[in-house]
Amino acid sequence: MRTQVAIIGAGPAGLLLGQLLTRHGIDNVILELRSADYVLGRVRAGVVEKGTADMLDEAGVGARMHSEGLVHDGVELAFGGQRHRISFRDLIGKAVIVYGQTEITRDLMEGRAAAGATTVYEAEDVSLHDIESDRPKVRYRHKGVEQELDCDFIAGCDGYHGISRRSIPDAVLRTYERVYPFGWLGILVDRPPVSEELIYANHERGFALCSMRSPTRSRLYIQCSLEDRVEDWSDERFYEELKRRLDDEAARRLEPGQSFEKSIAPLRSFVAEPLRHGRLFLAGDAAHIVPPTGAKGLNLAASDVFYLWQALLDFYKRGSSQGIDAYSGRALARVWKAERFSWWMTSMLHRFPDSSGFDRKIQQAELDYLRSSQAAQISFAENYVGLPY
Ligand code: RFL
Ligand code: PHB
Repeated sequence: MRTQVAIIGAGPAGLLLGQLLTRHGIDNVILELRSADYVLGRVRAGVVEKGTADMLDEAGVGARMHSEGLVHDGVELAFGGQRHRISFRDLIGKAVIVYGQTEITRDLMEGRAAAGATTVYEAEDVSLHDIESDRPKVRYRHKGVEQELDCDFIAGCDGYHGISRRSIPDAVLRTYERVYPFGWLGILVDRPPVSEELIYANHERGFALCSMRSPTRSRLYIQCSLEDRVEDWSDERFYEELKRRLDDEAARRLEPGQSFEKSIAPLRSFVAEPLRHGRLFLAGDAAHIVPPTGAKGLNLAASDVFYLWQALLDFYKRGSSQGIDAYSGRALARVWKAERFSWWMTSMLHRFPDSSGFDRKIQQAELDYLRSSQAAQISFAENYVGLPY
């Protein structure tokens, strides 16, 4: 088989890139390790930046997001027993859309099927070859048969555990990492959200987040220990703990229900550089991870795809390699700012097991500054809704 761009991974990064390329007449094939149902079963992000929403519109799959997604003009921060609202709309005239990654993935998969583009699900043992030449190849096994895909470029959109990043020689790749000493325990439950907007809570017992997927479905998180197992947390225990971390009004409004998804995610900051080696490009979680506190992971995957899509358009439509040469630098400049914001929000809102009295005082001062300074709130708002591309 031959294509112009071989895309590894059918997460949001791979599917969005595929859809944008297809709509501009650039042939592409996606190879995905898992089944479509498995990919759709993963519960992840919920907050969509304006730039990401624009990209989904550009890809022709934004309609359901606009009709079913919830436009949020601000967020609430809870600490010291009180809630403080930060209004993006008032501060910078912008908003975010709350719409689940699962739904985005479904919309992209349907768009791809309608466009007739090829996705190979359950592609096993994917390996990349000749990436330093201008005729790279991808080998894989499908239904027990060995296959080879010839292409011009490979887009490594296969997430943190994928093979693309590992195909770049050690001598070339630099990595930067911070692992946090806690995780997030999250549940999905069919109960109305506690509040109209997201509540991010800093409490001496640990961080908590009340998010949502719809007016009838809540997504709730609490900071937990890395030793905790999902089985340790009955719904009852989860709600009891969450209640203690919220202000009185939110705690009263919290309606316990039976969860239908419960999982623990570790928190990590990670960046691999450069994002290009020969004819291979990395995009999304394959290249970088942010802790979920800033709601940036999916949105960074979208901005990488924007730069990569533009670079490939430059190459195929204008015969220029400029975009390709600039891709890594352009994407990383935005990645590092989102890494900074996610690290900062994580540091400000969580309880660190080894924190000293000094560390906690600094954390309180940070929160108090944010509560009382419009300049600090504008900076928060501009980062949360997403820096420009
Ligand atoms: P994905 O979604 O991991 O997709 C990668 C795909 O590649 C496949 N794959 C392979 N395919 C072929 N061969 C191989 N060898 C392969 N190895 C892997 C995988 O099966 C998969 O289908 O990466 P992508 O596309 O870069 O997208 C990144 C986002 O999924 C991720 O950043 C976000 O979910 C992060 N995230 C959030 N991001 C936000 O922007 N806003 C949020 O509110 C937000 N909340 C979250 C989050 C992530 C969370 N978890 C569980 C990590 C909340 C949580 C709890
Ligand atoms: C979510 O709804 O899953 C969510 C929202 C905001 C975050 C992280 C996750 O910062």
